[in-house]
Amino acid sequence: MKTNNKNISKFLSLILRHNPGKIGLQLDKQGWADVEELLQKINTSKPGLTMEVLEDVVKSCDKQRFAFNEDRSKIRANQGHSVKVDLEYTPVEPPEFLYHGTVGKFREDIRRKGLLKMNRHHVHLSVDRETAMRVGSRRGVPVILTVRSGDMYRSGIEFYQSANGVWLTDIVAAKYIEFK
Ligand code: HQG
Repeated sequence: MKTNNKNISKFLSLILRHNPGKIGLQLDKQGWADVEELLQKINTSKPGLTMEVLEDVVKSCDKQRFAFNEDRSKIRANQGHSVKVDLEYTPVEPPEFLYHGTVGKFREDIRRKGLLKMNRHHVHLSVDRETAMRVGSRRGVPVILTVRSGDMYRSGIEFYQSANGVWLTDIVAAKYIEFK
């Protein structure tokens, strides 16, 4: 992603996931912001963001963090919120195994309490080890945990998939985690 787009993407993550009030914006219940209002409000503090640039950021974002609605009048973050929103996920059957990238210092806590959602709405799980590596690397030397998602699903635990392919669930009890 271009540097400028990366900066805009970071700012959009802040606004659309955590602090819409920072620019006086309100999200609706499903997390959508009005595009015209968003552009106008961002422009009062950071001039230069046009619809064209916004479309480019949404399209070029490596992790498809944002989505427009059909007529492009609304935009929202696909996952990762800390503000209360209902993204209307429908439960789906997960693959037999999913992966979670973390770091060594959290290992003992996770062993005791399981994987918790911390500040987000869900625990985030990856479909492959490579993706989990990237997630874990944000915090240091990555440690990859294997989650027995198939067993969880069969015992009635729900899973969801965000529009950008991240697997989500409420909590992963330690008994479903392989620490190796
Ligand atoms: C850890 C990024 C202690 C957990 C990424 C993680 C991802 C515990 C941290 C997405 C714990 C929470 C999500 C427990 C979990 N005790 N630590 N019981 N349970 N943890 O950022 O999964 O760039 O909320 O291992 O790429 O790291 O934002 O979750 O290290 O997809 O689009 O607590 O965020 O995507 O950290 O990352 P996070 P995450 P974006």
